[in-house]
Amino acid sequence: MQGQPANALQVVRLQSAVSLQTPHFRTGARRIDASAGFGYRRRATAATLQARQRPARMLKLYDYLPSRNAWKVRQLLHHLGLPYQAIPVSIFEGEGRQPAFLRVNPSGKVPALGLEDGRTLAESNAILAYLADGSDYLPADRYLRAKVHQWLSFEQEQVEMSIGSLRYWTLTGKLPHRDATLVAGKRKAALRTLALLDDELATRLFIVDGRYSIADISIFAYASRAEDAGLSLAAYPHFRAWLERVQSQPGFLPEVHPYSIDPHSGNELP
Ligand SMILES: N[C@@H](CCC(=O)N[C@@H](CS)C(=O)NCC(=O)O)C(=O)O
Repeated sequence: MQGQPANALQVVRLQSAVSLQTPHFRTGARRIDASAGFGYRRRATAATLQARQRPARMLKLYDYLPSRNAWKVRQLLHHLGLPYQAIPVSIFEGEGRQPAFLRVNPSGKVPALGLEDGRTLAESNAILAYLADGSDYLPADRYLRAKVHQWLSFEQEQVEMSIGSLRYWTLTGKLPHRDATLVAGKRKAALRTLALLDDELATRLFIVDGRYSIADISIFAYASRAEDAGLSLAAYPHFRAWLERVQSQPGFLPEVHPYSIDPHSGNELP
């Protein structure tokens, strides 16, 4: 189930461990200290003051800790050893729908990435493909790259839309308020997705070409949390073995932040 519980203070510490600057962004009317996103304000310590003096030209990750889509990006940044500034966006309080953030990502969702040159990029899998370019996490071969994209699309359409939705509704207490037919359909799709992955992983170690890539990172994000949505993994031994292989990758990021760190997560999204 969910990983170690964390309170708001721990969130600050976790974010600070990877972020190198005090996060904030401007909206039309007011400057938001994004560290206030979960109702806390970070005091300026010597460390944060020192961090503020670091150069602004750094990757910015617009983040929401419980988001597994955002975890994908955190994971790859960690693998690549890329420093970045984490900017928490309090999505349940509507920060994602403010003009300043809509200029970063018109869909108002996290994750989004601010590049060193000021351009922005949204959609977790597009961000993975961008960051992984030229690295071991995205094959150079044209066909294998396309295979990675095949599985990234599969992840969005079949993993996130079934397991991801069910998990989100379950962990934030929204499941009983969802249409029963919709939930049953998602459950069926989730089980079909797990069975498909189990079949595929019966014959190779990783999703594409037997080598760990961003396809594994992307699918792992939500598929590995299927039990959070009450989906048993007992019938999928090859899938479970793959989960272990992913978890034993050097630099694997085991963090799973529960929604309970955000007092607003029981709200409906705006
Ligand atoms: N397809 C997008 C989905 C992003 C997404 O759904 N993000 C959620 C958090 S996991 C969000 O920011 N929701 C806020 C909203 O919908 O307003 C991706 O892969 O990045």
